Amino acid sequence: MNFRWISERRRPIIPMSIVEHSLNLAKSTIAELALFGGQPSFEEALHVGRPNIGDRTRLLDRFNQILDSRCLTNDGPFVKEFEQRIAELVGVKHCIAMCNGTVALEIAIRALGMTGEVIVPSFTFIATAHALQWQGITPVFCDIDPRTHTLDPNKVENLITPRTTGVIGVHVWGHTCNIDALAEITARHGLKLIFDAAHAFACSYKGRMIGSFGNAEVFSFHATKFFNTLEGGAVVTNDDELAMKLRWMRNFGFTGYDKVSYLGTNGKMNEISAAMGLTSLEGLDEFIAVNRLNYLRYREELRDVAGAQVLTYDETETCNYQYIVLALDEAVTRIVSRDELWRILSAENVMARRYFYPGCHRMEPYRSNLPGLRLPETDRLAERVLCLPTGTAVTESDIHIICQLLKLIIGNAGEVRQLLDGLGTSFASAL
Ligand code: T4K
Repeated sequence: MNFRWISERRRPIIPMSIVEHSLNLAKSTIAELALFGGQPSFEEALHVGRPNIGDRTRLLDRFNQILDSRCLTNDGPFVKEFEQRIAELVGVKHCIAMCNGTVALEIAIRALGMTGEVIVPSFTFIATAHALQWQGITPVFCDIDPRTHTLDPNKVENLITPRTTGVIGVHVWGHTCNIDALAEITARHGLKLIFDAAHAFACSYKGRMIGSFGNAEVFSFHATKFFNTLEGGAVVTNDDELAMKLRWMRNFGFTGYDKVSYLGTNGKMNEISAAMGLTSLEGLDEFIAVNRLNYLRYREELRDVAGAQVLTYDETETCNYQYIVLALDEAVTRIVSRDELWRILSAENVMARRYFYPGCHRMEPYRSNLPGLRLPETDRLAERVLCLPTGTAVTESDIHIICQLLKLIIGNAGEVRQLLDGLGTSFASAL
């Protein structure tokens, strides 16, 4: 396998030979941690969501074609090709490319005629809830199944009221929802069902690619996703009528040259984004291979760390391995909280992310609208997970150093606690 796309630019302060000499070079005492006065492990920040970039020559060639043709947007040839390629890959009849995942969700929700109340998880990116509230639909937050991190179908049914028009499941981390159960419940109650598949591009459920379930599924191709179009998204569906409506709504509701038949918006993807998408598609297998390798490295290195697990992917399915999710046990968080661990890593220039903290129900406007709403599984999970850097911008030695740090901190949690307490209230209030 050719790893030329792995970034050579950023180097850890500890040399690349760390893999062979890690025992001598990695931090071995708590006092060496940057938060307590040591040198940061990395001189440049190491991010979750550093974009994967495909073949630059191909990309620039496409950009030049766009500039030469002066066809920049409005359903141009690259967007058409991109939509066709995505539809083929996912195995659906229609792909309607959009300017981002949030607008794609908004348009899908409106095109399906959702109104009143729609049931969604709170353990998701805020865009899922906002896409409803933005158009006056009440998101009704449902708790998750802690094993899958996705909607708990048993709890969905209890939330259905006469005002409910639909359910939006979110395939968090590319872990698919219990699609069969949600399909059965929504069919029985005559509700629409869509999936926010922002994390699940190139994943499968029971051997079938994500994209063809429910009334429609929505992808995000944002820069931070493993497959990106700079900004972008898409709605995919097998429903011919819905697809046509989505196309019209994406383009101000125009159904003919001077004819507007619907309330619409501007949700179009531009040609530059489509060109990025086509180039990213050519790198897709490589991106997934790197993600998988990173995932296996993290798992292997953290295998024996008591109290912290790397969330596993079901290898019998197709996965994109896009997120490395570290789940901490209460045995650890009772001594050093997830947020404290996050701060310690940040000081090392390891910019781990607390996705999705806090749950949507604890953010505005929902927090004020829904005082006292309790979602115990969501709250518990949101307080103990941490996403770690991965993707083609992360090297084997980066992962090794991050894992060494985690082992050092978690393995010496008591000592870390004492030093944290020594930092006093200014540290605690900064969390
Ligand atoms: N549904 C779900 C379940 C989602 O996760 C998302 C988006 C959506 C819907 C909506 O789709 P879009 O409308 O976004 O297409 C990021 C992304 O902005 C967001 O797309 C994503 N989910 C969410 C999970 O993560 P932030 O606020 O964490 O992004 P940000 O800007 O902090 O970026 C993360 C890190 O990535 C940065 O610290 C540095 C690095 N980065 C980022 C960008 C944009 C780069 O290195 N280069 C870049 O160009 O939300």
